[in-house]
Amino acid sequence: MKITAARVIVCCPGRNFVTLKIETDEGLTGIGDATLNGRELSVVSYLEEHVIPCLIGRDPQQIEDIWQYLYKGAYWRRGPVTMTAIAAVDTALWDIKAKIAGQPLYQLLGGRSRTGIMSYAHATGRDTAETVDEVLRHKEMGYLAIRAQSGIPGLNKVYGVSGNGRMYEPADGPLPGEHDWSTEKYLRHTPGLFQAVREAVGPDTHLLHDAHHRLTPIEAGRLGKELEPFHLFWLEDPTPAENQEAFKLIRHHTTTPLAVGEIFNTVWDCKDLIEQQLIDYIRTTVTHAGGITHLRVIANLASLYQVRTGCHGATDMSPVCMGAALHFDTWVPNFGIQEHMAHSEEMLSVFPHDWRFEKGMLYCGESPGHGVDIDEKLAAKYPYQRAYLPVNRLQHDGTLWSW
Ligand code: EZ4
Ligand code: CO
Repeated sequence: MKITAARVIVCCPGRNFVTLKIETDEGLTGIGDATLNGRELSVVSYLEEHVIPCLIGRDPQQIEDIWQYLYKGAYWRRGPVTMTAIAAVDTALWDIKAKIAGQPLYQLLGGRSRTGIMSYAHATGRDTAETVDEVLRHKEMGYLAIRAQSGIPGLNKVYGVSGNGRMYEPADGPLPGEHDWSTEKYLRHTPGLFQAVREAVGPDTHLLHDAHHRLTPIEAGRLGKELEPFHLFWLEDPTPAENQEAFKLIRHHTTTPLAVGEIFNTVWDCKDLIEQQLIDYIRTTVTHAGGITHLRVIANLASLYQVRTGCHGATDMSPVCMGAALHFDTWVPNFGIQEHMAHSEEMLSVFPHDWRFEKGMLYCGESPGHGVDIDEKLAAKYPYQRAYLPVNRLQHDGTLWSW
């Protein structure tokens, strides 16, 4: 079998998605998600100019060799653009291999380890009362786990909170928006938010929170400690993780479980965090961490240290990523949870899929491959629109901060 063509499809059904489609001489095709929020066309160019010419004529069944060829063969290793491009190829090749076998992808990974995939929803409100209502609404929908974020008194725009009750979508354009930030205001507000949420929702629902890289390690230690009475499932991205050692300081101060990794792209980004047991959940995804092939390496390392998976599942990864992730989650022995920030109907219509959501759980389908396709005619009706993630500045003096 040979790869005869590969194409990149860019569309914007409410937000931008980049999809790689690989075709073979036997008529089987596979697709992979290559969406890198706010930097989409850099991956398109990487694929079209540098990757696709190397794929033509290769045997699509040699997934591992092609992965190594694209990773080691580029000489320039790692990085979000490279690893997203490799991920798209890898996902499409696993899709093809599973179609050749006539099996759903999870069967090729080792088979089913669980009946369904526990997912967590995003509950966000402009203030504590609104967030509590949103948490209760998601509990009603059947979610066993809910992430709570709220507006902060005295701050104008805050991560995770939609302005006007619309779906939260951070990417806007045509230039980056600006948010303001005050760690002091955030730390003053957040423990009270979780006291109110826990009181309203009761002891059974798992609660999560995303600090989105805004705290220093010692501030994160303080927040984790103050949240301990409310028994969080996890505190996410408490501090930027370029310095993996930083998590030691947080760990010394709190038993609140820690999750990190949505912006990681290889196992090297989390090797020390995992081996030193500085985190509890690793959030790397299929799309941004080198595909199924590399996510499996990360999960296997994590399994040695009782670190569980918690795949990033925001709407800036396409329904193709979700399909592949659900097959991975169905197999991976050290599964923790799957993020589920539901796509709009418009987005879903471009990507016919057999995965489904039911009462807080997600289920991959049983059709051969990863079960997601792209309706190219419909996709063509939604042309690319440049959009950026916002930037963040300290409120009192405008210093640029982590968003
Ligand atoms: O801000 O995916 O946990 N989820 C997140 C996301 C990220 C976006 C950035 O593209 O932090 O909402
Ligand atoms: Co996050």
